[in-house]
Amino acid sequence: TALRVGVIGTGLIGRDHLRRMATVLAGVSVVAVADVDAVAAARAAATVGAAVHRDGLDLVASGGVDAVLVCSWGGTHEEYVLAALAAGKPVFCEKPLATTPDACLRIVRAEVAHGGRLVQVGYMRRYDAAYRALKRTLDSGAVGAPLMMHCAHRNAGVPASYEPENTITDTAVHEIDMARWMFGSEIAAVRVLRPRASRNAGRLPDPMLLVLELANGMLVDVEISVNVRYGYDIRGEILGEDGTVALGDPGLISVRRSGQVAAPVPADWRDRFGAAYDVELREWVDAVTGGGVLTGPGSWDGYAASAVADAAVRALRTGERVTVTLAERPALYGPADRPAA
Ligand code: NAD
Ligand code: ISE
Repeated sequence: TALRVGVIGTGLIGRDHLRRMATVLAGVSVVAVADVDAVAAARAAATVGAAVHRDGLDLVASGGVDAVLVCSWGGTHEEYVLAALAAGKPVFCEKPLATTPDACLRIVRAEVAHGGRLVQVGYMRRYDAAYRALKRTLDSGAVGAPLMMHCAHRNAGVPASYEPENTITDTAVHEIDMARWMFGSEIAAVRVLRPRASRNAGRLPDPMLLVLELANGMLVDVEISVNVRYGYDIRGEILGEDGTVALGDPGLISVRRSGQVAAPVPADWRDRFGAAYDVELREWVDAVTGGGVLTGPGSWDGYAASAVADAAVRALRTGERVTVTLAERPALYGPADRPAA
């Protein structure tokens, strides 16, 4: 029988995941939705024939819901994830797990008290074919021991509600998680450098450069630009002792005409990572229905990313190098300095 899922938050990604579960994945059925915007909830529910719940906590408690997807605004995630843990239900929470390290730690502690993993966080790059190929090549030893990684995370634009620190807590947080996963090392310190601002920046610190110092001695630099206008551009190149390995061009074609070569640039994250979200949710549904162990990014990863993001926000505000101090890692999440696979 299909896994009965309830979705909280029917905005951009909530609706995209609804469509995915209804039309792309097998073995899952969306039975309930909730949103503080009742009109949005009703409209989304109608697309998949789901029931509308008065609020998210009501949905979590519903006997007809086996597992929960949290796709509401970041500040609301903690309450819903804690409710799912209290109900003993698996919960897939879009990033960030919560908006402060303390809130993430409350989730970690509740999951440890439950005694087994129930939480997965939506860090989908771990499921992207290109990032997985990068990691396979790195792990094969083909380019030798890694020394540095250069990344760029460019958005065509961001919504008007996007605040200055969202450049880190909403955007750079993907590279923060990716670096921990790719190199199997925690991030020990962070610096944020700013060139002159883009004329498209408005009140945002745009662009900026994060320099992440990993506990294993590597440096990872990340350019964040959130108003590049030309498209959604995600780049990464690892420098090893014996060679380099980089993400390829995501465009499937190139056009040669009039003395020029052109290739399409993805429009946004749905375009660039659509297939990664499919794999991410397919593996999650399989793990939950198979009664198996969740192997995707979990509460500890959500906490660690939040702790680094918090340090980076301080680095952005002060211009200083800020060290990251993590709480003690509970045994549930495996040995220290080894982010979950
Ligand atoms: P959005 O603003 O389009 O949608 C959020 C929805 O949540 C809105 O419909 C809003 O009414 C609803 N909502 C707000 N508070 C609520 C509450 N307390 N209870 C129920 N519903 C509530 O935002 P979005 O772009 O869909 O982002 C949602 C989440 O997904 C964010 O945490 C964001 O960081 C994350 N996200 C992840 C990715 C990714 O690449 N993994 C991409 C986009 C967004
Ligand atoms: C958005 O919330 C995402 O998670 C996207 O993946 C990211 O590229 C974008 O910057 C965020 O705002």
